[in-house]
Amino acid sequence: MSNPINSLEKVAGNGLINRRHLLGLGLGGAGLAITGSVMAADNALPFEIPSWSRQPGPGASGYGTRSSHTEYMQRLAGNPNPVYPGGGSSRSPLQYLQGTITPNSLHFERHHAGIPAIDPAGHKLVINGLVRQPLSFNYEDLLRYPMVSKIHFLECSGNSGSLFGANASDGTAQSLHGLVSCAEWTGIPLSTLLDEAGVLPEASWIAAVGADAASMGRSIPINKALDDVLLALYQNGEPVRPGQGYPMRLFVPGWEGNLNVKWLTQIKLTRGPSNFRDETSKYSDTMADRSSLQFTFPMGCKSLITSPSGQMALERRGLYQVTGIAWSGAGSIRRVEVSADGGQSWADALIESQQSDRALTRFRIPWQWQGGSTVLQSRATDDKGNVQPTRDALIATNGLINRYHYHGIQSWSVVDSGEVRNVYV
Ligand SMILES: Nc1nc2c(c(=O)[nH]1)N[C@H]1C(S)=C(S)[C@@H](COP(=O)(O)O)O[C@H]1N2
Ligand SMILES: [Mo]
Repeated sequence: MSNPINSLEKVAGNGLINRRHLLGLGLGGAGLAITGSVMAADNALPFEIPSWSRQPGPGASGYGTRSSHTEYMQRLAGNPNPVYPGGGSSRSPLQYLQGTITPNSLHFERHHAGIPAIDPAGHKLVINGLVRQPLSFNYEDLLRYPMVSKIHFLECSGNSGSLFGANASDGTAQSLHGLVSCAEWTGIPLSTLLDEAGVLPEASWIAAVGADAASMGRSIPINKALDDVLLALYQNGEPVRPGQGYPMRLFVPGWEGNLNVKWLTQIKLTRGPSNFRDETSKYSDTMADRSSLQFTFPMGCKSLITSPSGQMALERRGLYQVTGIAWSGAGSIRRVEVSADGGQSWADALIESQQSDRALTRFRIPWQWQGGSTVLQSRATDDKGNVQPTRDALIATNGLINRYHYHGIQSWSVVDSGEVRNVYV
C-alpha cells in the first residue's frame, strides 16, 4: 500500500513538505498524525482510572512551580573559574522550549562577578555628566513613571562562539547556542528620564554602569539611548529577576547582550565613549585581517533549528516537524528557509510569530525522513534584506580568532541511525 505521506506536496529535496500542510491542511486529517494511537469507539475511558484521579490534589499555592516531570529542563551552567568569582554563564535549553518567550527561570544568565544581593530600598540610579540637572532616583520613584512593554530577544555576543572553532564540537542547541532568550520587558523609556535631566547639546554618548562587583560599564551612542532603550523593571510581567538585574537593568533592543547593563546604578552623559574594559579588551572583535572592531553593536540575522538538533536521535523513519527560532538585531524576520539536503535546495518554513521586531520568531516545516544521512539547515532573512551567511562566508571576514557575533548557518547532520550532530559543511 502506498504511504499517504507520499501524497503531500514536496517542496525541496530530501523530503521537505509544503508548510501549508501545517495549517490544518491535512497532516492529522489524512491519518498522518506524527504520533498518537487509535482509540476505541465507545464512551468508556479506554484505560484504568489513574491514581491521580482518585483523590483531590494539593490546593492553590502562593507562587507556582512546574511539574516534577519537566525538571529535566534546566539551564546549563558553564564551568566556574576559581580566579574569577561569580563569573560565568548559564544557557537556555532551546531544544526543549516552544513558542518564543523564555520562561524567567530558564532565561540565560551571564555575570562577570555574580549576582549582587540588592535591597531596592537602598539602590539608587543616578543620571549625571553633561545634563542640565543631575538626578537621583530611588526604586519607588521609578515605579510611578509611565512604562511600555516590548518583546525582544537578548543575546550575548559570545553566543555560538564555539562555532568559530576549527572542529565542530558535539554539542546541543543549548550548549552551542543557549546564550539567547526572549522576554517581554516592561520599563521606562530611557528618553523620559534623560529628558527630565536635560541632555546638553555636547553629550553624544551615555556611559551605563552596574552596581555589581564587576562594576560593568558600557558606552552607548546618545541617538540609540534616546530612541528605544528601556530602563527595564519587569520581565514577563514580574519584577526583573536578580539574575537579570533586579531591581533594574538597561535594555538595548537588538544590540549585543553586554550593553544591557544589569543592576544599573549610573547613567553618565559624555562627549565620547568611556572605553570601559568591556568595550576594549572584551567585546571588541578581531577580524581575519587582524584589524579590531570596537562597538560592534547590532546582533546579526540568525536562525537555528532547535528540533531535531544536536544529540537528539530520530527514533523512526517518517514525518517530523522541523522547528526552530530566528531573530535579527536589525528588525523583524521576514523569511526562514530550511534545507534537508545540506544546502542544495531550500523551502520556505511557516513563520508563526505575530510580533517579531528584534524578537525570537518561531518557524516550522514538515519533513519526511526516509532514513540515510543528510544535513538539516535553516537560513533567516530579515526585513532589511540581511541574509544569514554560511559559516564559510562568515569566517572569511571574521576569521577564527574572534569569538563574538557568530551568526552563520547551523548544520545538523542526521545519520542513518537517527543520531543528530553538529557538523561543518
Ligand atoms: N552589571 C552587569 N551587567 C551585565 C553583565 C554583568 O556581568 N554585569 N553581563 C552582561 C552580559 S555579557 C550579558 S550577555 C547580559 C546577560 O543578561 P542576562 O544575564 O539577563 O541574560 O548582561 C550584561 N549586563
Ligand atoms: Mo555577554
